[in-house]
Amino acid sequence: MLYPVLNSSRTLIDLSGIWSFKADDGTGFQQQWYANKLKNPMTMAVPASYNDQKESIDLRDHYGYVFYQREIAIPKTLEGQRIVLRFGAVTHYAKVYLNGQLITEHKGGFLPFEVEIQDKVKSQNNLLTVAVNNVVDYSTLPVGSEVGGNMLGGVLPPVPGVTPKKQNAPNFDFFNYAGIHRPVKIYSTPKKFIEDITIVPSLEGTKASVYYKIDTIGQGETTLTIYDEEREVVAEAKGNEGTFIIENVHLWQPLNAYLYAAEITFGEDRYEQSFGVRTVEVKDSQFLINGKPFYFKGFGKHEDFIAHGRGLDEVLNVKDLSLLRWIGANSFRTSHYPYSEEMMNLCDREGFVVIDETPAVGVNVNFGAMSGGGKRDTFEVLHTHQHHHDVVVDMIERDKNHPCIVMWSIANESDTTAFPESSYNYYKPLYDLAHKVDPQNRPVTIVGVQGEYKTDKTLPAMDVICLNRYYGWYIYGGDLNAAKQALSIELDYWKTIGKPIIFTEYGADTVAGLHLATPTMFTEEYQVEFLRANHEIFDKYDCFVGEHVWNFADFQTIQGIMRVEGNKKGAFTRDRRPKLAAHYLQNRWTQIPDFE
Ligand code: GCB
Repeated sequence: MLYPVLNSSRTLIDLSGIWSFKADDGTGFQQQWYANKLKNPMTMAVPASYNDQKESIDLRDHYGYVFYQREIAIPKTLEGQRIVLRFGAVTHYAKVYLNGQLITEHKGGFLPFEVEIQDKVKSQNNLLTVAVNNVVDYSTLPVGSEVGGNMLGGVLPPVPGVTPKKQNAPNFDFFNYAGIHRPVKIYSTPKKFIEDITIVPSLEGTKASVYYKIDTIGQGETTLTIYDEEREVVAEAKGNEGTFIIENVHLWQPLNAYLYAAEITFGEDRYEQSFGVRTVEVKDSQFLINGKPFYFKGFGKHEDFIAHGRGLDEVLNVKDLSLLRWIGANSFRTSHYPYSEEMMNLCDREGFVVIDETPAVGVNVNFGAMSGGGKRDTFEVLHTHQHHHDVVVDMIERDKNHPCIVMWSIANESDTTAFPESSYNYYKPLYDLAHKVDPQNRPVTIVGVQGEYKTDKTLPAMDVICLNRYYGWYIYGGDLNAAKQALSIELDYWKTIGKPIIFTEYGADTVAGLHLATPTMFTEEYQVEFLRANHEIFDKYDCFVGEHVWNFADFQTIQGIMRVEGNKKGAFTRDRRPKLAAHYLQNRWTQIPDFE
């Protein structure tokens, strides 16, 4: 699906702003709130999560649907054009109504969807209503509980006769923010139009041979003109599929990006797609970018900020990349869902290397909010299979042309060890699918949870071994010598698999401003010593190709006894102030080159 743009053949209208809003009280659908103007609505900014925009615990903890509404108009100048209504992301389930009619529905909170509206829309006063559901259950990604409860909130048994309020019990450790999270746009194209573009560069010495495929609707001629960054023409081609050559190619390099632009015309339509030329390969326990062993330095992040929740915030995106550069990082993982298209475009331009993750987090009934009782087979209990398949396909189709993306993560901390065969049978087809769908055939991984690693059949089947490990925090907390021993024992095992290893998470909760000369848990000093202890072991292994600290910044979670106003494992606070660890990391990372 192409990112919507404004150019000489396409119009773009941004519907960001203040919408009318009402949380469903159980009567919304029955009273057809979508067919009439909402009565006594609140104001609500779009794009953003709704949860933290108002001072209301009921809204923050709301369970179920909310309704967003506004009027839209279509300029008369667009008559005869194809007109598309497009949502960057609505979390987690959307029903879209135009003038009272359901025009589309979408499951999944982190990927775009769109619907043609030229035959459904009047020129003035169209009532657009979006009903948004935030429920996470056994069929959604991320996974949650269908009943009330709280992953972090209670250790004592419930009291008979008490009815707690119905809430989502997320099987994951980040606040279940919901709403219209990314921009809503109307765009137009000619009736005969460019539907999709696929670009697959490969490197032959000093030149690039670039395969391309243009999907078009209707009859017409397709032409391509390729420009470099100086806007000089470097190649041309005709037809919907083929190959062009770029001589003396400028590579897209980590933190040194170079983007070409493919200008495509098809009849009256045109579209400009940027792309970079770089190669990615896993070979001999190394992760190669442009043929050289790359070392990942960076973080698992979140889309999370004060008041916005998980809503797109381009200022924050620019700021975060600036802080990543400041700290000496070269990469991050989109934990635990695909980030906005705007962020991926920014990383293409700035040269940050990205591991792109599906929203498959919490696919594990033996962990978090769903654990308890005996071991159960996650893959028999949950019904995520079809949706998991869909998000792998949709994420890769959305992101396939981004040079910044070097690997796909098909899940975070799934249940790969309790029933190893079931896990393998669930994930191996998804691994194969990701390889099949990606025209650039990037490496595919799954991010592994700490546990009985020797029984795991799934992780060893991936291209890169990605491990989340908390030696010195959830295990041997406060005893960093024991942590180092345990870490060495585990890495000695993974080394024998013969694949590159990345630590995709390791971290310690740290309250900014809490200091002690003797490093103990939660102090800024302990976070530094925790990282130092981990690094001492990492540095002994040649097959170790990257370190992503958990987390870039403190972030919001559900309230409960495990989290003091959120997860505090950030190297930065939630408002992006560096903790002591950020200075320590800067010192380490500026001394480790991006390439060996
Ligand atoms: C993990 C999860 C991450 C949590 C983190 C923690 O393993 O992948 O979502 O936030 O641990 O801090 O517990």
